[in-house]
Amino acid sequence: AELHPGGATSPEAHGSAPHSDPAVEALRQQILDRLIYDVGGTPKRASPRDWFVALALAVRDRVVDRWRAANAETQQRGDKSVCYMSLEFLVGRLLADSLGNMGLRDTARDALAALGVDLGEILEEEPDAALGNGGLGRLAACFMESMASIGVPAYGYGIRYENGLFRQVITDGTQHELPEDWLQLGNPWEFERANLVYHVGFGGHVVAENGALVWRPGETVRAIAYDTPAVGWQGHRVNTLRLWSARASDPLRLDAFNHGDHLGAQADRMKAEAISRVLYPGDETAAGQELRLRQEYFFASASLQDILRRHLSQYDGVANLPEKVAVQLNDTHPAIAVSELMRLLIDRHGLEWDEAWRITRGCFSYTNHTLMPEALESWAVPLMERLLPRNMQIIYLINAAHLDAVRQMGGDDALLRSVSLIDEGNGRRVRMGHLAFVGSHHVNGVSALHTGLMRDTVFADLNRVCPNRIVNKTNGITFRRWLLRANPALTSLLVDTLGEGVQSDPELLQGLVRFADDAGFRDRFAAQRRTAKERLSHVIADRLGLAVNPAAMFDVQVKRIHEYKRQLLNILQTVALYNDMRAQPTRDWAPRVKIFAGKAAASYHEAKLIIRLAHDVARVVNNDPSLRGQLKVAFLPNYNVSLAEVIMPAADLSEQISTAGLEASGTGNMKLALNGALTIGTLDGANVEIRERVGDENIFIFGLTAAEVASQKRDGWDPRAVVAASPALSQVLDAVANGVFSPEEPGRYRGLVDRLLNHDNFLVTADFDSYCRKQEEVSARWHQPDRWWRSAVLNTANVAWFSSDRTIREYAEEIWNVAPR
Ligand code: GPQ
Repeated sequence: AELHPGGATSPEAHGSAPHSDPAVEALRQQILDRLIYDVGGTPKRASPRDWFVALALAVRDRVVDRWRAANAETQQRGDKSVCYMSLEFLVGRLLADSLGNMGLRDTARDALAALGVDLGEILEEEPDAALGNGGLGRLAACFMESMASIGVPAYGYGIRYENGLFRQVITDGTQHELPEDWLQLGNPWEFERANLVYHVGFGGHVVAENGALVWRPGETVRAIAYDTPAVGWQGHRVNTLRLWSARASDPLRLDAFNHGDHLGAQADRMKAEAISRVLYPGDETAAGQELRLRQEYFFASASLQDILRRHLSQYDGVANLPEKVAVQLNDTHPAIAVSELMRLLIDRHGLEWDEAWRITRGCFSYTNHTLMPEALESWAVPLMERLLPRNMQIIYLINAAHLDAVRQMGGDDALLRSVSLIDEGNGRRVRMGHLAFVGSHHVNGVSALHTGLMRDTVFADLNRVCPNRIVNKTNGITFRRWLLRANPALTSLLVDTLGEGVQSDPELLQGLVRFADDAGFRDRFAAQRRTAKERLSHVIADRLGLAVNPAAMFDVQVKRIHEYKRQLLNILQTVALYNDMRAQPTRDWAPRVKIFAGKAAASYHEAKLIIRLAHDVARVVNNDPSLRGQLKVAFLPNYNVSLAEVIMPAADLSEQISTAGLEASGTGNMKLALNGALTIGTLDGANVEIRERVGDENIFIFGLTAAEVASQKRDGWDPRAVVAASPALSQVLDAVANGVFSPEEPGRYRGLVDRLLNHDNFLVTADFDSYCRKQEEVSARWHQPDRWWRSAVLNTANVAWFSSDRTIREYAEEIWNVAPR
């Protein structure tokens, strides 16, 4: 066995004998060395956390070797690389991922066992890196994993938030947000690059000096890099996630400190460091806060400075930058990078405007993740002028050139107003989506439907003046995390049936199609899923004290709580089902467990009220003995990546019921279908493409289409009339409005019901009857296990296309022009 220098720890000293397998023995020794020399522990007294750190460091050593090799190779060959700029990376835990991708899982299990430690327990010690809100951030994490797996050289650029997404605690049905302290005990995965520092300016003014404009910032913040390795499947390639931490340039005013003003002396430091303190908790709503703009500019500027520095360390100039780097803007959060790159190229590197613009447009591409008007970022011009005066000048110049071109094409005033980077309509505001659009060579949506709607609605005019810029890239998920790791039971069945190759090539899942009609196989499929359902049942019992029957249908809606995602529709249907079950107690009901999880933005009152209603309904339903346990409602608190890994494999029914046209893609829909859940959903986002692949008989589609939603909204409609025409819905809304579920405060949901009756912006009432009918079909199918499991198998068999490897290959070929290796 290979020993660490100075690490000749004798086995006797730890009461464990050397392992006979040399690979296991080598890792066992390495873990011990890490425990002793890095953690500073002893095997006798080590806590599970100590063992976690020791193992993570031992694995990290091996990752680092691949990392260095990959970087050296890319540099030496001069390969083009991708810079994925994102304010969110929702990576979750890394240990299981690294072990799995490095092929070390069994070795680590045995090495720890030889030390008397259980790997499963150790894995639970790792806190989630919750540096994201939801789908957008998780997509960035899946993309990082896929880029490494298929061999696309890449850097992920973002912010190292000290506090990631808040921890959700629910008391009496009310959500509370507690700070989440993932770095409290240190982070074994990251490398602080204390020598990689960039200065980012804010405020001040622009002055003319020797005929050139010079920005003299009023304040400067330092950006320090922290690197985390992103390991690809089978260690194929290791890329870098580079996250910036903000530090004050002058952390302490010693004069003030020495005069006794200990707090005031650190005020600048606090202000600077606030930039990387917390993840902005909004999800698909405009931020509207200065700190958010500071975060965006901070990470955009530091990342671009880093990109330029790396490039110039290898090449003579920046002229070939677009041949060597593709910069992907993950939504508009990094859109300020467009004017910032122009600024750096012109002011710092002395380029002429036209050349700088050629380079800028050659580098950038932009992904849009929502068409919801309140989420389309814009910044007030006065704020931009105060905080980023030079960037504001450059944005005006970009806009002038852009509008000139539109005028030249014969654009009228209406067109000019609509495509301008400045919204003159409500105050003067910079439209970040327009800036990203104009500064990019490609712009993409995240599902076929969403991309079509981009062309037809929000970006219709820009699409006219910049034709062919919009392309579609339907989202994907990494199967390594969402199938191989999250669902070992199903994975082993798949490997037994289809061979080891299925782990590397998801297209082989297609081979399951011929087993869908094989009763023996269906039984095995259902049995493996039963394992996952039992596991989730234990989690539900642990966290909620609620007993659920793992043989019941697990009906799951897990995602951010948002009106457009319509958890409310699901809850109202739950109440309707509850009413029906009580009215016909002897009918043969399909037993169901309704499972919800998700966080609401802290300031999103309606979403929080929906969480409360879910809890109130749960309390009544779960305690009604007349149901004989046929219906249970469970709201699992603090939904995060790790909880998702337990839920996805255990779901029978996947709720994807957004108002059509509003969910850009969804990715939970893909994770659930991959693990064999049947979808009940609207024709929205990627549901449309899931249906095309799994087939109409294996998915439950209901409700208005995006086009019907649009025309109904245009024509005006009366939710009261819809409710009046539906006895079931009338009864449900009466009960909710009159406090049947909140007897201690009967008026709690009066306002919520009134808003449905008067506006119903998300067409909950309009889709209610069609949803309930579809749910009856679902129940009927559950009563025919042969058909149910046939459909389930066909879901797993037919969703290989939703691998993020496929998505990344498409980006690489059609947008980035990089060759995977
Ligand atoms: N998405 Cl704009 C987020 O998670 N956060 C956001 O701020 C925005 C979008 C989601 C979107 O709602 C889902 O439909 C997508 O599947 C996901 O982005 C990834 O594209």
